[in-house]
Amino acid sequence: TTASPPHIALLPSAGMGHLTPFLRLASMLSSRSCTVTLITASPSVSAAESSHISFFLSQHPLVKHIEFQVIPSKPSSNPTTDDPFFLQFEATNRSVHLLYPSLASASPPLSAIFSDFAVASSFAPVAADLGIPNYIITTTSCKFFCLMAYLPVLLSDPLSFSSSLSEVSIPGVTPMPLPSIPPQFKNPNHLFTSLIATSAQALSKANGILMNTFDDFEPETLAAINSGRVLDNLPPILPIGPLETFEPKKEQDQSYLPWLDSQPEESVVYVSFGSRTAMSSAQIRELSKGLERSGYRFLWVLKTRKVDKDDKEELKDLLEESFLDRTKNKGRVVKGWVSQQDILEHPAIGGFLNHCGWNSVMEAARKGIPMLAWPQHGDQSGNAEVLEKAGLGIWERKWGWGLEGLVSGEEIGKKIVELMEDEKLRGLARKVGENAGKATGIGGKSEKVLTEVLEYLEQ
Ligand code: BUP
Repeated sequence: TTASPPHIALLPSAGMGHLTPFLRLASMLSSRSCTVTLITASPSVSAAESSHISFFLSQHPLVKHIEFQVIPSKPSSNPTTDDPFFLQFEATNRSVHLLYPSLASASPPLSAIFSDFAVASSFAPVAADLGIPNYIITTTSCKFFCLMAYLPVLLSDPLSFSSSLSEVSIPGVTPMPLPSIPPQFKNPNHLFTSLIATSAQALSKANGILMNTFDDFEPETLAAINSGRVLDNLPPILPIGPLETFEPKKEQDQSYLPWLDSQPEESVVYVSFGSRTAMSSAQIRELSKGLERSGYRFLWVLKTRKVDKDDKEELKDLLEESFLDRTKNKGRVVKGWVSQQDILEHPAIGGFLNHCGWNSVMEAARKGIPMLAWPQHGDQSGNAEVLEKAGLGIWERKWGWGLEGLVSGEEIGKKIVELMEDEKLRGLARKVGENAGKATGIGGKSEKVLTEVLEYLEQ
């Protein structure tokens, strides 16, 4: 009998940063003739997640969908955080056992489940009981993944994050400066920390770790982790990025497009801090000053709340009318969801001021757009270090984490000029884009890794 393509179930966790790579991979698998089942937790935290899931399913009628209700967290059951995304990670972990019956009865039977790192610990026993191979997907850089994988070891030594040390050592990879470590890691009881440490302990049980990165982007780190130098019990690390996008063009209201179309090539700075950054109003004002001072054209996607459903302010409440007036020919400020992929593909875009969410970094890498990194939380400083080293961008370390202090408009303006005028960086970034294209093209390194996994899983 000839082998038939595998049936793969995908289990993302909360937030657009997690959902996006899963939807992209689901689309790629489906176009390679796999049977795909998308599993989603309900209710989702943000409106963007629910609308993207519905949209994805409408575009992929062959993809099966399992929706399961998460058992909600009790209010204030976690004194260390009120972050709704972290709470949803925890609630999802408490609820995945509810998936047993639907996974066991899947038809055709499941060949593998690709589940998010954030649910690794609770999902590993489910996969083992059902005898289904489990691949973990991590939605961050390989560099930050090394830190997460090694976190249990670091937490076992009270001196690991001591402020008397300037950096954190992880075997096999370059040390991480202490300021790049998420501050929550210094508190082992913090929900974010305990979730990651528990997930890390489940890594060795997985069949492989799929990553949205590519060999040329993080060669040393990938070599170190895959040769067992970071930890000796990890399954293969499988770089398959940058993941292809499936989102068809012009699906959203893109009122800024006619304006963007009329701007010269590579003249516009695109500014976005992702879906979960709540920037203070003082910092928003400084950023507006910085954009104006830089003299460059800009497209700024402005968000003020961690969860989109809470984001109700209008532009005129956030920015001075005189700023909007003075810059009306030079720039556009947009509220609400934009199609970032379309924007980064637009020839008018010449630079990207960004928080370094890993999906954004991989999207900029695909297009070879130079970045000005301004990490805000979580893995983003670790990611900033990676993109700087790869030649994709610059990073002003002294700006610190987003909420740490106010960065002045003057500094922001100067740095934007540096980003837009650095021809060497532009060349290096272009090269990154070429390498990304090679990795995912036929016979490219990432494409081969994915093909091998799917061949292995054929039934
Ligand atoms: Br905001 C926004 N349009 O308006 P990241 C984001 N995106 O297409 P995050 C849009 O969402 P974490 C918008 O292209 C990327 O694919 C963007 O993921 C897209 O950052 C994704 O870049 C956002 O990883 O997540 O959302 O802050 O905190 O998990 O890194």
